[in-house]
Amino acid sequence: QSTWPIGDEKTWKDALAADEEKDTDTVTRHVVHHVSTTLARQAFNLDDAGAYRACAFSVRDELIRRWNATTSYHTAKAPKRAYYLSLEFLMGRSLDNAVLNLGMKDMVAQAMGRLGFSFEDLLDEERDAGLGNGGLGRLAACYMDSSATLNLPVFGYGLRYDYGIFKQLIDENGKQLEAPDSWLQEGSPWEIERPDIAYKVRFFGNVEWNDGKAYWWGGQEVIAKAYDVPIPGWKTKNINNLRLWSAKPIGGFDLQASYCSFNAGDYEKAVAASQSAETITRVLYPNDNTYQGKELRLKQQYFWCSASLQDIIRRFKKLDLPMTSLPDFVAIQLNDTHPTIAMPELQRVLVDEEEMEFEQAWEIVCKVFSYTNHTVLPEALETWPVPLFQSLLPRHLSIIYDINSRFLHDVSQRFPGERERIRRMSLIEESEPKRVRMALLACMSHKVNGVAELHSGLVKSVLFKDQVEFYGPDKFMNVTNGITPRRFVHQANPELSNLITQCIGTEDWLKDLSLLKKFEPFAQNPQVRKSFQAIKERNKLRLAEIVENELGIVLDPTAMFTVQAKRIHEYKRQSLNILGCIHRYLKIKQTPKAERRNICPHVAFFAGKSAPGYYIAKTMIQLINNVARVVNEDPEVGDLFKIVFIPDYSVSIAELLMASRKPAADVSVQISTAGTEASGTGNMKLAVSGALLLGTVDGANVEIAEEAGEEQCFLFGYLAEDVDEVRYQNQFNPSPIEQRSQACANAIQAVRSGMFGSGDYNPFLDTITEHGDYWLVSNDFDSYLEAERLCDEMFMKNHAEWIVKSMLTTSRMGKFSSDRAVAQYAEEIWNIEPEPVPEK
Ligand code: 4GP
Repeated sequence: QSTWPIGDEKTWKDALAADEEKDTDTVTRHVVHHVSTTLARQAFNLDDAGAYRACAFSVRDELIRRWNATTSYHTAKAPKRAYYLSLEFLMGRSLDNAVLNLGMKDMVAQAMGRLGFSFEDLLDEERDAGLGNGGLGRLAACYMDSSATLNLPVFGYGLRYDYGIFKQLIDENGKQLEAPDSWLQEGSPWEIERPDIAYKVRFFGNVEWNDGKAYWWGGQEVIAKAYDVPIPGWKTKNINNLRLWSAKPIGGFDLQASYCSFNAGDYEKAVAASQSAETITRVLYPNDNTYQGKELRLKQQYFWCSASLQDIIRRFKKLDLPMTSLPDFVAIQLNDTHPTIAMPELQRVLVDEEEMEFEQAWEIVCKVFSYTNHTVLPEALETWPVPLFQSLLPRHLSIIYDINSRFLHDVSQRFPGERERIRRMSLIEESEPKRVRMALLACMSHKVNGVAELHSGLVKSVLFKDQVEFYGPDKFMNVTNGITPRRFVHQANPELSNLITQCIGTEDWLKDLSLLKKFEPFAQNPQVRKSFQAIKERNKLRLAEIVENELGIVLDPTAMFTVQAKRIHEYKRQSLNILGCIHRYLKIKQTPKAERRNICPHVAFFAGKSAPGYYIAKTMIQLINNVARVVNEDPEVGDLFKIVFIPDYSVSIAELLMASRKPAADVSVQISTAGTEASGTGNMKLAVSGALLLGTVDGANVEIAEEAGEEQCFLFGYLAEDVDEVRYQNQFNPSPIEQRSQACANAIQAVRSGMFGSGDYNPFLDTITEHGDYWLVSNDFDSYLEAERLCDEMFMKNHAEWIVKSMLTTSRMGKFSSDRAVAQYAEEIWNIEPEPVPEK
């Protein structure tokens, strides 16, 4: 007992045990306690917002208790851990997810009911944590959920932006406006401030050499302060940690210099400097699939990587082992190239601070890191101008030069005389100014993966062809993305979740999604088919009600609902969808009244944000909204066709459209130009709730079709291997657009005629008609219309078969769990094992 750290052991243990008992009574008491203490409010002035917060705080207490247990267990056991470095974590809301994972939902809902609140209403009080742009950020959030569920010792590191992804508003002309997302305005109950965990990070300054040793000094120093977000797993005691860094000036204000002569001028300067430190984590860059070459972005990257590495090394040093053992205890995953600066940073620490030999240090660095590529679009590949690097991170630039000269020496030994190859492979691009190629640096890590089979193939054969030839193929692999079935089925679509559980007799499929295949035989059971269909119909009805209430558009809930919800981007081709809508509209108007009953009623849902500076994407949003207005108001069209643009797409709205609480899509629209969408994960969310795929042979669509069976899907369009040739034709020997697709030409002509208002759509339309149609909209148009026609025909004429296909799709999506993906990372890349906190 002498080891008990402080006070009386029995007193401690009794108190801790009492804290563990949870039933509706204790939860009710905890909530009331938070109402009267944390919130300093009382029953008579408590509204939904307050009740949500008190409820969230009481759930957080439980998270923290288990999180403490996990942390101390892992600290004592010291297993190898994986660290997931991501500039984006698109967490969405936490309350529902937390109570479901903790197994406390009924208890908490009852407690809130007794106190006079509807738990379902309270859920809508929560603001989304929108610290990400799209697929890459949501993937990171799903991987955190799966790591905790699998009891894997995985730690996330990111930035705590004061402002997340902007709020999208649509003005009266149909244009996107951006408003700041001040998600922290009322504070977030899901984070724990950690003033005890803070590190200094340096920028700018000078490098001096002494006895062959580098000293980096001067410049600007800022503090990285930690905020921890506990991540619960499904039905496990383990709670993992997501640590987000916030930038603070040293000492509150940067006052060191002005302590002695404190006058108004110095004070103002100090305040200005403090603002400059805090600017670093002020806002998330709102770009998806594009690179932002701003100095502040590089500052964000280094700030986050430096703080995270200091934290990782501090933890490792507690083990009192030589630095050479680092790869046995630490695996660091680079989520895209954004954290690549962590590689030269670790090298700097090992060489300059730990005094290790350069070569030996670099070997360790390469073993510790691995890199996931998320896009082959050239505009997304990060290259930083050398002068910027030189001024912001002078020591890192010299390290990169050193690494590069050793590397190019090896390349020239392997491929003597191949100057062109050496030029291509150099970490420094010989442009004006020169630039550092971050992706090639990231490729020096020990594993590089793409995110779907097709994409990983392109990574090897196109993007990193030279690197594959140099390093050999073993380093390059595929890990197909996944989504968490807890959030995107169980939480999002509770009725479907219950039906599956009832049919297969266990809830275990939520932890092992491959068990969904046991649901497949029920597609032949008329009773279950009926229930499945009824769930979909109720979900569609609820969505229709929301659309009517919020947007004033009246929908026919029996119409086919198609959903394209994702960032607005030329490569994702909302263009094809909206021009297809125009084609449909023109066709309805040309069809004699008596024949219109043969037309399948349709509702086309669009949702998504455009980067604020992406002119063509913003034009597409405007066109969608204005076509919607004309179509929706045309009495001739009536219930045959409606177009809905849902503003401010977020994780919560994804849950609404796809899976969460009201998954309502019949058709999942995934129509990127083949070879451009690395994976897609919205396609998985929709498919698992039974939406049929209308898509190109691209990204994870390929694997979805493989798993579901092609008969369940409506695939169309040129294949990735043919795209280059068609593009070349379009560019250098174009046929008139009417020849590529008369229907496309007509739709474009309708827009140019002013049918959808006088917005300036020409710059967008010209990309198709005048500038070589890089994304093959016209080339794929007719085959898209044909796929839609088949889709309509089946929905309308053979709905029973449609339901079977929908059920088969759901049952065959077992592969797309993020649990499978994370288990694969753990085994094949990180080499870590599950570490469940033992039952007492
Ligand atoms: C996205 C890809 O565009 C998407 O296909 C993929 O599913 C997702 O990453 C997760 O892997 N890439 C980005 C980006 O968001 O900024 O490169």
